[in-house]
Amino acid sequence: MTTVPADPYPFEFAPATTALVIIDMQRDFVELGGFGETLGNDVSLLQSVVPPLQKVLATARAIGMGAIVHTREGHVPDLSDCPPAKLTRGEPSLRIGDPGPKGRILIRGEYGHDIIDDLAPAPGELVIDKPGKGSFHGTTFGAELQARGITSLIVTGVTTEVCVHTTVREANDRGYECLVLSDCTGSYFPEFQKAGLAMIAAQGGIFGWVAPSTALITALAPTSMAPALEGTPS
Ligand code: TIU
Repeated sequence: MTTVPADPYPFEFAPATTALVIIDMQRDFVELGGFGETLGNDVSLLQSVVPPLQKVLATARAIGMGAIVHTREGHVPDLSDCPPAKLTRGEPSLRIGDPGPKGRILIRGEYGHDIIDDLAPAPGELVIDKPGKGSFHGTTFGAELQARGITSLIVTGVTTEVCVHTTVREANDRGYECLVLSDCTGSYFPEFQKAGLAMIAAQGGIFGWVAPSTALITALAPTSMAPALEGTPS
């Protein structure tokens, strides 16, 4: 077992039965001209997540973590998987499916819907397309985890209080142990980032554990592995 110092107490896991889950690091949320910006958000607030997440991804690849899973929120081109309650919600400058500078907003196959280049999935890594905020709803995520014998998740990505929280809550109810990496998750609202992380670890870890990525990397990658991680962004 590997042990990571975490809040509210150390997180123990076996890397072979653990998945690194990277939630919705898509151009539509992280870059200008996408869904996040159409909702009125400052997308630059999410960009600090990228460098530490690149290091975690490199570490997970180097040690052969049980699974590496990337998720993408989005919809089929005819929007048949987008309930009206989601489509018509709020007063965005562009709605889901409208043409934007990076293609149709949050539509599968469009440039904006895909994962940012800095965190592009490698061959063999799972990519889960999801119509909702949670990663289990309407997807094969649960079946894919089960098929690989995964029992623990290391959860990263955006946004903390929306898709990360929904996924962690769904996973917790299904019996997965979840460690959320504080600097590898991001929110458009600094106060939600703080509260979102606190909610996970409060009450004795009601949904899971929280730790910075350095704690995970130190636990996973002893100095003997340093050459494998050379060349990864600092
Ligand atoms: N708006 C917002 O904070 N998030 C989303 O719509 N989706 C995800 O969190 N991925």
